[in-house]
Amino acid sequence: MGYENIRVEKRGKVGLITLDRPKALNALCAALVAELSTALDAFEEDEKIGCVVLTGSAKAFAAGADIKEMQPLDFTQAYLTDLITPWDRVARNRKPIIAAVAGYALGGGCELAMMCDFIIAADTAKFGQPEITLGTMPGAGGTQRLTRFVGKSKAMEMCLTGRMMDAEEAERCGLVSRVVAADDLIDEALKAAEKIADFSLPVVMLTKESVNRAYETTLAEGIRFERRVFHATFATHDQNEGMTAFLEKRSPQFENK
Ligand code: DAK
Repeated sequence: MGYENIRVEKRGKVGLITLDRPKALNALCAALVAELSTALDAFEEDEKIGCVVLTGSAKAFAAGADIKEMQPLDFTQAYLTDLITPWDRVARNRKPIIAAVAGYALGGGCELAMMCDFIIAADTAKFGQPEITLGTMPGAGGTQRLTRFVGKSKAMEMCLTGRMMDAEEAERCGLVSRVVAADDLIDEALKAAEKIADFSLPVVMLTKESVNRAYETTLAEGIRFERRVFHATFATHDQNEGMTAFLEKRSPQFENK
């Protein structure tokens, strides 16, 4: 399909989605979010794709939900149209998604990055939840995911004051997995994605599911879940192949089964 607000490419086993709405700093209008969902559906169905990278431009990953679209809405319209709910598509993706963030990741842009499995940040990245300055508040997980990433004090400060966090602070407090030079951002994200995509896809997906369980359950239940999923990997061809290859001192040939 032809996309107007994003660019979609395949790089070997990696799907690369670039938010591409420069005139509005990649503000997340409804059309962009719909295109993003369609692209993710296609990569999810594509057996050859093992990991997705989501990125924006050098200036902005995304400057938030589209304020021009939201400004005229009243409560009833926002509620009845279930404003922004389609964004959850990113969080529901079963294959891993890496957010490669340069420049602004604000409001819904920060929330979108946090819906991904991990964030690699350029040294130019700036994260923030400035909704309070617009007379509203985060609505796509900002108060919840940011708090889990960085703890109550920082999340509260960011949501209540709208203060932005630079890349170094974001790494220090665990919002991003690492910071790289802006020029290396895409290469580094693709390298990490290629590495993931070379592993056994079912085992990668089980691992993602297990890490995510840590956010949703008690430690004891999470550990029980992990143990069962770990046992389940022994039902795969790829577990046998991985361990056999190690003992035979060769590279494993995973077959995603
Ligand atoms: N929406 C629409 N247009 C935007 C935009 C946005 N979020 N951000 C920037 N733009 C547009 C600007 O209007 C400008 O367009 P023109 O005037 O040239 O036509 C163009 O992008 C360039 O922006 P600037 O001229 O402002 O560029 P600067 O470099 O001077 O400043 C900036 C960059 C990122 C600091 C600034 O643009 C800015 O503060 N942008 C707004 C950031 C922001 O407040 N983001 C939060 C938006 S609220 C919900 C779930 C989620 C949400 C809501 C509901 N539900 C489930 C119900 C999410 C809400 C948000 O994200």
